[in-house]
Amino acid sequence: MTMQINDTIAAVSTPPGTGAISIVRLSGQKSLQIIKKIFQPIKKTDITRPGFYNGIIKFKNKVIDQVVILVRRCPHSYTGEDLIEINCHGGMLITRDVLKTVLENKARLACPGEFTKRAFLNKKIDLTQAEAINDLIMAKTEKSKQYALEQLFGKFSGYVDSLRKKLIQIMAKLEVSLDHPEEDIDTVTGRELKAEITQILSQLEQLLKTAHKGLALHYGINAVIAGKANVGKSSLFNFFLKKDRALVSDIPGTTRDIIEDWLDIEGIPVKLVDTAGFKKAFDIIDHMSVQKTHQAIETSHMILAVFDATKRIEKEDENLINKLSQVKSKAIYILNKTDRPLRINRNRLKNLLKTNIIEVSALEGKGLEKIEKKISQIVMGSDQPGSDIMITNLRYESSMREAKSHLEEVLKGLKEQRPMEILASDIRRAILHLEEIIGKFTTEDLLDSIFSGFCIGK
Ligand SMILES: Nc1nc2c(ncn2[C@@H]2O[C@H](COP(=O)(O)OP(=O)(O)OP(=O)(O)O)[C@@H](O)[C@H]2O)c(=O)[nH]1
Ligand SMILES: [Mg+2]
Repeated sequence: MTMQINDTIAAVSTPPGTGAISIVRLSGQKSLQIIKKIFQPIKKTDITRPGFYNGIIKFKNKVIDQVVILVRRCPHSYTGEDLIEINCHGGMLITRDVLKTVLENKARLACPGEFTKRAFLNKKIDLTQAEAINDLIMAKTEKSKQYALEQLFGKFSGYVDSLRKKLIQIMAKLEVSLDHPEEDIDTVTGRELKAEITQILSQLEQLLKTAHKGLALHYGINAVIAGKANVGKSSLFNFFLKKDRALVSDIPGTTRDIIEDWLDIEGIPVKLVDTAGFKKAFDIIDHMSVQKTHQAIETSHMILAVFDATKRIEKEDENLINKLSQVKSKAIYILNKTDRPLRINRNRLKNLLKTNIIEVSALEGKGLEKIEKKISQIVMGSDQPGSDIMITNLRYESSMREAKSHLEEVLKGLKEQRPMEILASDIRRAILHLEEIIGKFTTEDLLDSIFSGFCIGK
């Protein structure tokens, strides 16, 4: 996908479907030229001045729609170019006709995220801010939305940029010494360098530690409910979702397919997954559904392992425990149906699990808040989410790890008295990786991979 920055682009910026209004957006050098050709203001006015204008869209003597247009002039617009938003009536056909008219007048259909890409290329925003715009649109919980907003206002990139600036200062000092390559790095410079790099490294490490919760907040986690048939998995699933999403019955083997839905647990987007219970397979479908359960467990971040308080521990319970010991996912153990007389040997279960078990009743909705607390605790640790600077994007995490490893090389180089140019080149690379995060250093592939994830019209 190649994007020409000097084209004039257009797209529908509102979601497809019927609504009160739709917005057709137009950005680029020819925006005004195009709008003058197809827009007739009600009153005679100069529509090249920024502002709102009432009028009609008309082309080849055919009236297309009655509209309001918003004119923003370069560089004072979202994209930094001449930008026009045509607010037309929100019918699918009307919107299509307005867009078609614009395209017939030499605008090109925008690629996904191309308006925001232009905002980035025209330096209206940096790369983390561009990504925050998408995060904001896609946010699944209040907390992830809040964090995206902070990132949009530059909190994260400001911090990364401050680290980058410190490294640039260090480079400047080194460059003075580099002008005299015949001299070895003296002990004072060496000691200073070590202290400064160590300090930046520790800041990077602190930041990298936040990736675990930041990524969970951004991408969400998937939590799989597993257990032997009839223990109440689907009842738990429905309770968390506050709706009768999955079938519940006293016949073991009620659930056969994987059922999933999103949930907000203390601000963490959680994809809750209900599965078929562990049971003896009587037919091929039983067999297939248990296979699916195994796959779900293997690809999960977290497992809610459910046991039935009214039954003895059976082979299927032990199979589940075995399975959990083979996967990396964190497990939360739940004893359900505690509203009924207990038949399970609690001590034996405790011995098998070697950890605490949360006692609940899905039927009465008792104890379930303890499960939510536990999920949040595992993801967030003891911290409150969203209060500090976090890494919420895999791209930032990987660039930051790269930066970190180059700085570690600098420390190693100092110890081994490597030549100054080698040290400088590692610092330079660390700087580049930080610049990659905020977009001061980018490649076309990187930009394409980021912006192609956006909606068309954004
Ligand atoms: N007394 C009591 N009954 C429960 C509780 N939770 C679920 N049940 C009952 O247990 C039976 C099985 O519940 P489901 O939620 O369908 O169990 P499941 O684990 O999804 O079963 P499968 O899909 O067959 O593996 C139903 O009759 C539920 O009403 C509980 O906390 N207490
Ligand atoms: Mg079920």
